[in-house]
Amino acid sequence: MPNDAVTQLRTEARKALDAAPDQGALDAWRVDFLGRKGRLTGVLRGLADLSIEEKKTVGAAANALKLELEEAFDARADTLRLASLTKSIETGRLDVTLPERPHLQGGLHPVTQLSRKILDAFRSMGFSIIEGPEVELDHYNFEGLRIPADHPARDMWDTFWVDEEVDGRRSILMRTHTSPMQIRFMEEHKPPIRIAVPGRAYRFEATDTTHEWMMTQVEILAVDEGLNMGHLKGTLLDLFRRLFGQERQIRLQASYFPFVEPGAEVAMDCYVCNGKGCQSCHGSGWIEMLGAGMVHPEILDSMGIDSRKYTGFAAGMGLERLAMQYYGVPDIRWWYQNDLRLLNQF
Ligand code: FA5
Repeated sequence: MPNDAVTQLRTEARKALDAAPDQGALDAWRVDFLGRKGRLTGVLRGLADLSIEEKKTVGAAANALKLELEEAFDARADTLRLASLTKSIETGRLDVTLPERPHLQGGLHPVTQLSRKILDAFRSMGFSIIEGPEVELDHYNFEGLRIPADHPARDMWDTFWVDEEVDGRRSILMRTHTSPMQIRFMEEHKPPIRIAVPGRAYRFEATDTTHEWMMTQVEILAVDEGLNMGHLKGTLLDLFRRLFGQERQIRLQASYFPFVEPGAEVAMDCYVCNGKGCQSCHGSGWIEMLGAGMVHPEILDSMGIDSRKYTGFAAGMGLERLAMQYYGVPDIRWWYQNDLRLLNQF
């Protein structure tokens, strides 16, 4: 009897519904019994083959069953949702007595910390902080600094060239020092000038304990009436005393950079042995700190600054080497190995 089929279907559907353990099973049940190709729909489709009398009774019973199963489905879904909520509350309960997890905090890299100290010192001496591009033109990095293409002084700065030619010549590079900012700034500004320029510089060099292919430099430039080597020395002495102690001394030794005249290598007396000679200063009592000098008069004139009236001094220091002295780290390569055993100490 067709009505028996409806009854049979009801029994099976209710049994399967009560046994559905979770939402996945519930969804499968719905497709099986109530879906478009489901078993109850099959019964309803089969009505076409029945007599009118049977259509009435079976049709009514099937429709009633459809309503009943839909309601039962909703009720079962509610029951399962509640059970899963209760379970997650029980198993996911917070244990407020557990010790908290450690907070890992980032910090400023030691070279950045030192850079800020140095810039604070220059700021307090009246210098403005200026930044410039790391990808630079040959014109600013070399030519404008009196280092033309065939000048032997180019050997002092092994260069990373950017593979692009302008007018058939390689002319874009990674700046090898922060000195190009002297030219860029003097192009736009006239004396009095007092700037400090922090930034990265790049050299195509093999690395060792004191050489990296990337370094941070701070350049200073001052141009005004009556500036001389004494002002340069006083400025640098003040910086090193702030960083390494009031008893520090510095020494200027003649050196050559095409963009300064005279040029000097500046050394500081070793703060470990107070100049007596020790392992830190390789027995010499002095530590090389930076390059410096009086801005070459030809450069001032080429910038439209009258060199008979104005003079200037400039210096460029490498912060990674300075940081080795400042923090007592023996190998420059350690700074950028990102080893937390080192970095956590600062
Ligand atoms: C210069 O770069 C000049 N521009 C400095 C200067 C500025 C002279 C203004 C005169 C007037 P030098 O090549 O010596 O000079 O580099 C300056 C400093 O950068 C060095 O004293 C050193 O501390 C650092 N330095 C140079 N090469 C490296 C390197 N490969 N790795 C790490 N630090 C370096």
